[in-house]
Amino acid sequence: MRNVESGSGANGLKRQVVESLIPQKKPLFHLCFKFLLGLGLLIMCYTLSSGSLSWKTFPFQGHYNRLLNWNNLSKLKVNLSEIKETTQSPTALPTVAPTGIQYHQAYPRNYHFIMDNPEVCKTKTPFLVLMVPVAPRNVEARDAIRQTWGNRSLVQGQVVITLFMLGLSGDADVQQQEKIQQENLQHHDLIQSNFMDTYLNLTIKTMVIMDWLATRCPTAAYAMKIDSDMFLNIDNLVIMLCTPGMPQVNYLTGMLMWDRPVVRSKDSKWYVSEELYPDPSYPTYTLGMGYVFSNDLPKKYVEISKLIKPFNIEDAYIGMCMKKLGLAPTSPPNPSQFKAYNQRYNRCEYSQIITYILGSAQELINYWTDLKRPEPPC
Ligand SMILES: *[C@@H]1O[C@H](CO)[C@@H](O)[C@H](O)[C@H]1NC(C)=O
Ligand SMILES: *[C@@H]1O[C@H](CO)[C@@H](O)[C@H](O)[C@H]1NC(C)=O
Ligand SMILES: *[C@@H]1O[C@H](CO)[C@@H](O)[C@H](O)[C@H]1NC(C)=O
Ligand SMILES: CC(=O)N[C@H]1CO[C@H](CO)[C@@H](O)[C@@H]1O
Repeated sequence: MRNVESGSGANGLKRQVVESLIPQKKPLFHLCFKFLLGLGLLIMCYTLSSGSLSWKTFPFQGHYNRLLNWNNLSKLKVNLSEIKETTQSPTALPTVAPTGIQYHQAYPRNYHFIMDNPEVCKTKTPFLVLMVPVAPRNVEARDAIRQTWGNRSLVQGQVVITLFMLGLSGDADVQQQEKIQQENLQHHDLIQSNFMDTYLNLTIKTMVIMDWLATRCPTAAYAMKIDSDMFLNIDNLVIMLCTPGMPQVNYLTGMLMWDRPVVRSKDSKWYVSEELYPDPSYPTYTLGMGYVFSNDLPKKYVEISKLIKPFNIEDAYIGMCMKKLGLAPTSPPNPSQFKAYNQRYNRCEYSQIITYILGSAQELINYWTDLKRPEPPC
């Protein structure tokens, strides 16, 4: 949860969310059809549970299964009878989905990888893996990162890998998907999973990152989830992680957020309903712009996420996973190195920090190029 409106990564996602909020142009008969379908299903359900009609005799079985994506009759009966008990209006049944993500949705093994580059951690054992969630269409941000902090495979003598995490672009654009495949052939740095890449689905994206780390890269020592609109002083990060005494397990650090109230205003981008998250505040968490963790944690997050009702604030969700695991995030050795809002570029300051949020991909290239000049920065 970040109080920033700018940023290439966030913008791309924000655009998709805006699009998904625009009511779809559905003709009236479409809605009528859905209404009738719902009514029909309910009648079918009653009929079936009373045993007077065999499912096999129903001629549209395949059609309805495809339409509703329910392949298992016993599940359908259970779910429908449950809904019958809890809802008053049968018309609300098949069409109305609650906003926000559903109970099971953040469990990453509900999704599968379309691209997973499993060889990257087999050919070398990384010290640090940088995982960058980014909107599929945001190739500009990816290219800027590839030219700057993502272009370092050896930092302070340690192997570092940078990968980008994508979902499916909302419009199911075939051309867009082909471009992404081409891009991966060229760089071998894209991980893609089959969930819809939207702002409200960022918790799924984070959990899929955790699943990839747990299953495709368990030998790495540390990992970082870092947004695509960030400046990262990668040398300072590796220096921090190599500090003697740095914990090697159960370690999560970044900019710590304590006692943050849950946003209940429906107009907010960070709105979470009491139904999804009843407590008035979040457990301690690390701000989503960039958090660093020992690589034993992803597997534990994936496991524990089965027990946690998901909500759409990915960084607070990781805080919730930590709490359920009986763990807490740790302050970084030097907390002032994790900075969020960038007033203006200052070369000396940028040589000492680890993170800063930027306004554009061009800023990243400009500041990086300037910082790398040979003159001493301070
Ligand atoms: C349908 O669901 C039941 C119970 O959930 C399960 O035992 C059965 O194997 C499922 N059948 C198929 C075809 O998935
Ligand atoms: C990464 O840096 C190397 C040299 O430092 C350069 O040749 C290469 O083009 C850079 N990669 C990208 C994607 O910019
Ligand atoms: C999140 O992703 C799932 C799986 O692709 C999709 O069914 C759902 O509509 C998405 N939710 C939002 C709010 O975008
Ligand atoms: C209570 C119950 O069995 N609910 C089921 C409804 O359907 C979903 C998806 O098919 C199952 O995961 C639930 O277990």
